[in-house]
Amino acid sequence: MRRRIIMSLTAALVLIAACGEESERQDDWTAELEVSDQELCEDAADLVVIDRAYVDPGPGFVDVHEDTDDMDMIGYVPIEPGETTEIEVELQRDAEDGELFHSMVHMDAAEDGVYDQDTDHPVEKDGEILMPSFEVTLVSEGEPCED
Ligand SMILES: [Cu+2]
Repeated sequence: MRRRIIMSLTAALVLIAACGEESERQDDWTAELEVSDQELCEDAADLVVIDRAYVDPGPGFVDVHEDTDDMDMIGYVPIEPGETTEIEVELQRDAEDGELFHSMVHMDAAEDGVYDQDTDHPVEKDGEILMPSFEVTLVSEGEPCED
């Protein structure tokens, strides 16, 4: 009986240690992310713009997720440490009219500019994933699409 308690205690301690390491690493990172609802031209509906990102220590990624249960990531770009503005993210498909997306800043743990979902975790703020959302509206060719 006593041995069993000791074993589960050990397991708990290992778990606490692992989580502590994780959150400590997270705590070292800060990020800010600003994004606005936006109008996209129908013939360029796979390109969204993130207004501003800040990551420290970086480098990192800005990515875009679908508003589904799986929250699939459908596009990302690497960002340098510090502030980046007007970040264009090419999506893997066209956005739909009225579609909602979620953006995040991820760590580039390997500093290789390639997103690795096992190691490149989203950066948190106040214990939650920093994840501003935005909506896109598609506009057909005409005034806003002239250029
Ligand atoms: Cu993400």
